[in-house]
Amino acid sequence: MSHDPITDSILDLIRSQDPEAAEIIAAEQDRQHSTIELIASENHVSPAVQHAMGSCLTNKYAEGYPGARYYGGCEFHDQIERLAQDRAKELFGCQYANVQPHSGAQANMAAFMSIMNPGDTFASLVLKDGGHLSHGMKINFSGRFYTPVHYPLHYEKSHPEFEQIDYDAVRDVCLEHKPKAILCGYSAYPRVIDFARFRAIADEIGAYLLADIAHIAGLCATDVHPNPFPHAHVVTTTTHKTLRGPRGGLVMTNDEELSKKINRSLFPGVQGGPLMHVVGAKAVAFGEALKPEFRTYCEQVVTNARALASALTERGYRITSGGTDNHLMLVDLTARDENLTGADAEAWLEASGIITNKNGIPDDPRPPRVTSGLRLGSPATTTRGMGEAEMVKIADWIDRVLDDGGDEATCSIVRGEVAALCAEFPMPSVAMAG
Ligand code: DSN
Repeated sequence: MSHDPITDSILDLIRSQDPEAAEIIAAEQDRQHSTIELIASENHVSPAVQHAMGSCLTNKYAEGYPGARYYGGCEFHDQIERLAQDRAKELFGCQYANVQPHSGAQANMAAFMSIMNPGDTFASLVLKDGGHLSHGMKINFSGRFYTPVHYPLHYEKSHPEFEQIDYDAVRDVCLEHKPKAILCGYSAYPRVIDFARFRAIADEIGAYLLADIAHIAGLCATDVHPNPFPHAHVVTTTTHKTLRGPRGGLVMTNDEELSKKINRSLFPGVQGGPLMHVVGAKAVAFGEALKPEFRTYCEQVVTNARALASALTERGYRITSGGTDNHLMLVDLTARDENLTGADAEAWLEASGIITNKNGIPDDPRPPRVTSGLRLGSPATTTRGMGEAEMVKIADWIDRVLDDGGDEATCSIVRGEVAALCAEFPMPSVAMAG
């Protein structure tokens, strides 16, 4: 049984027709319910968002855009897509929103195609310093069909902004390479992004500013982190991280001509039929994010991240850049024990019911499958109602497990304690939604 009667009854229905699939889904439900989710890019959606995704909207082809579809029968699909667009525009204070991207990478692909031609140069932060694979990795479309140049962080330990973006160097890289676009917004960067400063550099060289706010979208929508508008020409995001919606993407702009290019780039350029059940769930999630409670949630996300970072610092771990301004932190494990790796820590913590991901730290000498760091985030635990006191408990468990080198008995004891805490803070349910 899960935390939620509607989810349980849907699972019973699936079980009656396909017990094999139902058991796997039920096991995953139990896993989510009984473990602490610290992966910074994950969250727990509300039952309304979850079940909008399971609705009849999945049955329909709706290629095209509201009012201009390639299939009949789209009356209500037009309505739900317009609702999602209007709510996205209100959330971020912009003029145009395309809610159809299946993912953040596809949102980025559409954005790239709208502001650059194949082969054009763009500036970004490299993956190993906190960027994303769609920000110019050679094996990704962004590195195969475009020409990335990367700007650095401050790598000198003595610098007051150690491991933070070196804006003077961003300008130098841009003046030297004259990129057609500058990309800011990251997957593993714990500090505030100065969008105005990026825009000033973009204006100096006549480049577009593209902000990928996938991680911090919820914080931007609630002004807990500065909004990329009006500075960015194009903003892309996922909808399932701090924004707490269904898995998917979103592209926004204030420029009418760019909005037309974005629409064409996404469909028919990158995608075929939109996932209308996900578009419907985006509308529901954006509606939730417009409520005052969501701002309170985002404030608590940052408070919790800071509490976890402080508690880990007190236990001898180093938080890169000295702390966090948002929902995530990168923990340098080697400050606690030079032999500790991200891969070991991830596995030992998983055995203890604490779900994390290994992550390189800036200038990490270890390869990506090993790493010296862990990336931790507070969005999911905050959704469950956990606060600073729970963050201290979590830091204690992390330290116990890592200090004991993943000892099986310790992991098993911690796993029991974690499950007990999770039972006190259930995942979102219909009852909680009132
Ligand atoms: N894979 C996502 C993350 O975990 O940050 C980014 O797309």
